[in-house]
Amino acid sequence: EQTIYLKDYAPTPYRIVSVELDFKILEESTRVRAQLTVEPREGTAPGTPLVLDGDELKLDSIALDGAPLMQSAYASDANSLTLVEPPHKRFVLETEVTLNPAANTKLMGLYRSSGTWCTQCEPEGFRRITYYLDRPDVLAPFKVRMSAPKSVAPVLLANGNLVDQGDLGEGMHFAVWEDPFLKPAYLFALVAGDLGSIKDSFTTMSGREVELGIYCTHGKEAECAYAMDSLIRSMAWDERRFGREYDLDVFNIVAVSDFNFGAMENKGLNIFNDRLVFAKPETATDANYHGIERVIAHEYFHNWTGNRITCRDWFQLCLKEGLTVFRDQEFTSDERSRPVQRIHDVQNLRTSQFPEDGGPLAHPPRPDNYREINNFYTTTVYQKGAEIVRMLATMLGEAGFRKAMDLYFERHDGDATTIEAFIKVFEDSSGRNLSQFATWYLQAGTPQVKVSDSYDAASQSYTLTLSQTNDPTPGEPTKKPLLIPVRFGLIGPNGSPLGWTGVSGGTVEDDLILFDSDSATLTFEGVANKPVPSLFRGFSAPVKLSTNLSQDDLLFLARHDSDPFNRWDALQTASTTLIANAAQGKAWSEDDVDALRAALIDTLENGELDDAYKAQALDIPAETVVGRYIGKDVNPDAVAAARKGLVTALVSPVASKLASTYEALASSDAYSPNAAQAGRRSLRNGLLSLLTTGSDRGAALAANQFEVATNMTDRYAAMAISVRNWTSEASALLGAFRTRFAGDPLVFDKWLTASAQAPDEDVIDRMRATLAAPDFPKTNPNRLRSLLGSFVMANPVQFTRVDGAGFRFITEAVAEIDKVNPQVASRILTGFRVLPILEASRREAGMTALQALKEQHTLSRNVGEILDRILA
Ligand code: HT7
Ligand code: ZN
Repeated sequence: EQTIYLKDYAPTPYRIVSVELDFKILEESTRVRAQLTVEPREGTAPGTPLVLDGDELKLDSIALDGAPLMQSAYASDANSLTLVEPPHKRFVLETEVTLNPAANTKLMGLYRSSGTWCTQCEPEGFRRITYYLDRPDVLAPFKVRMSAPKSVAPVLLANGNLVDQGDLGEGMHFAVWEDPFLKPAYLFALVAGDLGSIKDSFTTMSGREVELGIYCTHGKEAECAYAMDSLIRSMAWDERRFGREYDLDVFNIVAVSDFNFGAMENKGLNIFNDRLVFAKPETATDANYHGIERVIAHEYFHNWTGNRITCRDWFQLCLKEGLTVFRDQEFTSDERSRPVQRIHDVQNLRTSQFPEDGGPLAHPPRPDNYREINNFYTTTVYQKGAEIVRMLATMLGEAGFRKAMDLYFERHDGDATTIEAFIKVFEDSSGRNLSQFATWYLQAGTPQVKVSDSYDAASQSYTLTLSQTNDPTPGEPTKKPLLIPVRFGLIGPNGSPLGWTGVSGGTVEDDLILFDSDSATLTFEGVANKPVPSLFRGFSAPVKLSTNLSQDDLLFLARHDSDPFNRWDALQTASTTLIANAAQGKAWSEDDVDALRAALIDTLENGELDDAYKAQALDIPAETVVGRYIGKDVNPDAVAAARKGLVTALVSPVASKLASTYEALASSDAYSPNAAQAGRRSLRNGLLSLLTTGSDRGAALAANQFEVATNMTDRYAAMAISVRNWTSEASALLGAFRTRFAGDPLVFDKWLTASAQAPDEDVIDRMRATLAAPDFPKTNPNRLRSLLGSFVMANPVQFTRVDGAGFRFITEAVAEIDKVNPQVASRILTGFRVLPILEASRREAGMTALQALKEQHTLSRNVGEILDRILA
């Protein structure tokens, strides 16, 4: 298999001056005519061949400057079209291919989803539509003509503005769309189908009117309202916060049912997985509403960070994705609660990115080689990429960050650029040298920061000793120290902040330590009392922190830290430590549990904290988080037992109190997805979870809640909590849920997700039966991910069974799915990255299943690459 290296990057010898596409869409096939105006770049030697990319294409005809080409002048196969000796001047190349979108199960290129023709071109899907220079540094204006039968495709959409449309007779009609902005082919999109829509408009800050449309299956229009509201708020926010205005006359979104990812930012025509568009209270949870708002914003923000400024090559993916995730996180923080959003984002980082970064699939946010680019749309590129931008924002401050972003937009608008250029903008704007900081982009692995402290009362001096280690990751045996921004505070015995008169031993800017070496000892003078340090406030860097703080210190922070993130984190660390110790045979003391319980109850009863925050504070870390914390020879059964034991010990003496708070939080208000109501529901469901895991009261409460719930958030929570704890009612609730919502595919996903998390031994047999049912939609990514993805990621006890049944179930499913949709198959397989931290017997069972997959099947490049990296 061929590996692509960043060091081999070179611009194409030819550039594409303009693109005209003509799609004739018919039920049986689609004919694509492409007219590419091409010219050699300066410096290209005469006679240099022009090599266009293709993927599963067959050339029907070819002409150059209007004349058919002789066979000796070109060579074509499924994967490329080569002009042996193109003219050494501007020329027009015309090609024609015929596609069968209905047979395209990979969902890349042009395909049909529930009858609608749609496209997905990022990263390399355009080459499945026509022969092209399919790479992000080839930018061109596109004009698209499409014709189709009016009966099946009354709606014809593409990028840019609609410039012509009309009737063609014989039931056919056409539309012509023109996109005035230069774009790479991965931002191309086309949609044709029989769709309903909702319309609205937005007036930009300079007074331009933009027409907004959301297109969907007929009958779903009302469920698009929240997405439209989110879009309008996103457009306004980008103007307010970043001064960025929308640039076309129309902005359309289309919801489709078969999609490999969440959504796609095609210029002026975003295409969405319908699970991230449709919402109504009876079938969507608060988390679904939150997800819709976030992804609508994310794709919209790409218009500036991704489309107007794009990537030079796919190694730079993080340039657009890390930055855009940072922007969507900031949007949600401004729209909802900043601390709650920060906790949410860090939980996500710790449960998905840290495991990736600490295992066989670790790679830098900007990798330097890949076999299959689709395997690099990872949590490291997205979430760690966002953390890196956040560290820049932390170091530069709000005004400094905005100034740098303004310069980025000014300097690079219209460019296909690099991470280096991005860093250079921040250097030029701030005057800082960021060469060491740039290592965050180039080095894999989560740094481990150890901090210890001491206080000398006589001299009133306080010492913090920091060290950083960065474990080897695949292909990177040695690591450089990183520049780590540590936001911190010192807290005095009465809970108020302590100041200092001077500091030596390192760089400290106000409340920020710039820690840039293997170790450092900072001495603070004039510290009146022995402090408890609050470190990495707001999670100021994506590191694993270990300190010499006692359980008492942590619980002190949980009560007194002025930083809400660290209050939450102190509780998390306190409970993680107790569970991890118990799972490894070191039981907790009664005092430990009493103190933790008291801190949790204080938080619950604190009148100043909001419900959403309290829900996060009361959330006892998941088994997977504790497993990661233990880090080696993990026995998930022991972790699960220890977690249940701790929750039981915490809850038992206060079960009545928790139950009455649960009752008191019930509300008869009409459902709204707003932050206040969602927070209240999450606290109430958090209490239900504690009561179900830790007492015998919860099961009945959950069963009752399932019956009386008036919205999906409460009904789903009741079912999922019952299933995760496998209460005596769980099976019946699953049955009732399935019957109640039969026929709704997005609700079926919820059923699949919950079913896959049952911890009982029979879960694998049940999942096999679900998958084998004749009506299970085996080609739909949402269905497959809901069942298999949640099993792999959230059911450690059954997935990692010593008898290997969990591993085999997944490898057998992956082998089948790979034949249909390699992207979905390889993503499910990434769950095996957990193997290195498991105890030996489980690890070996997992490796055996992977070996069998490799030996018994012909695998796609997608699956092959992931498999080889895990087996290495
Ligand atoms: N930029 C988009 C990535 C994407 C994608 C990647 C691979 C295969 C299918 C895909 N659909 C969308 C989404 C985003 O990050 O905004
Ligand atoms: Zn994105």
